[in-house]
Amino acid sequence: MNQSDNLITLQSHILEGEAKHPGATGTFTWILSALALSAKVISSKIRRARLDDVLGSVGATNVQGETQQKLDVIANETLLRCLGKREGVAVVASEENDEAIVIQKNTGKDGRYIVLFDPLDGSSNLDTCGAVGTIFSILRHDPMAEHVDETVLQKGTRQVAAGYILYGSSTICVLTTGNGVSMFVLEPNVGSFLRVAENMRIPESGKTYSVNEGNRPTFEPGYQRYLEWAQANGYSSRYAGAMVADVHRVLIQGGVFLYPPTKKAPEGKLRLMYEANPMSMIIEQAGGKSCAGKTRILEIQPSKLHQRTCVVMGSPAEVDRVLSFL
Ligand code: P6P
Repeated sequence: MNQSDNLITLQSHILEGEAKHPGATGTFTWILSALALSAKVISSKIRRARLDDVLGSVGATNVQGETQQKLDVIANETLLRCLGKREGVAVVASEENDEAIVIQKNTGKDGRYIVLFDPLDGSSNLDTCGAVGTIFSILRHDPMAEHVDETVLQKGTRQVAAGYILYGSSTICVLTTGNGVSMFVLEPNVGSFLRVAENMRIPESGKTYSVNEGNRPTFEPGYQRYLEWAQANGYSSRYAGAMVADVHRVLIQGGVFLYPPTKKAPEGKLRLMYEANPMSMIIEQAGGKSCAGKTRILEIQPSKLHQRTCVVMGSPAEVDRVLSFL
């Protein structure tokens, strides 16, 4: 991992990036700053959740049919408040909202970006103090689009930035704007994300697979043959039940994360637009691979905002190994 020498905050890192684009207006910079602010607020609320009695569910389900945790709603509202009503953002879309939210119409030069996010990925881990995360994806907005779907439903290759915040033993932010992957750690006493790595590279291989083995009986035969091979060749199994935590482990240590099609989720469970695409951009920018079966995830043309996909992502050698069994 390429450790940074200087003391650089996420804010300074973003401004460094802006300086490399002479035509930059600062809009993109502002959006990344708004996401960083959201992350700090969400991190603070998560770490105080049991003290402030905001654990547990709200007794409702979201558009995904999943039980909404109180902190799902809090995280979603935090992101919407930090991002909304700002000239740079034309549209926001969240796992927690049925439809994309048009912040501005006829934005002209201003509302140039679309921000999609999963506000609290893996929130079912909250009650047991497990790892959870926020995932975000940024696309350019097409002001000529007649309907919001036209501008939102873009392939993952068109993302201008992607990243995640992992609320684990520390709060970290991993970000790419298309020129490599950087990592930042929140210094809670200062309230800043400090850069600890740049140009991160995923290990070429790693003898760890990450899958929900409880679903194994309904996996297609190829995935089952892969798991038999891995277990016969000394692989370890690690699974946190939160994509951000599982994929971050794969980014740092190598290995492969899989969510194959299952009987319950024949298309796969993970959401393409705000889980699989941003995580795939990070993994590919770090030298890894990310596929849905034999298809590169970033090349999938979305047809619905909340559409799901199966996932095999991680070290290139490990992804190729899984695909060789399919
Ligand atoms: P399962 C969390 O609900 C999530 O969307 C991802 O973060 C995670 O990888 C997956 O679902 C876990 O699903 O079926 O293994 O509980």
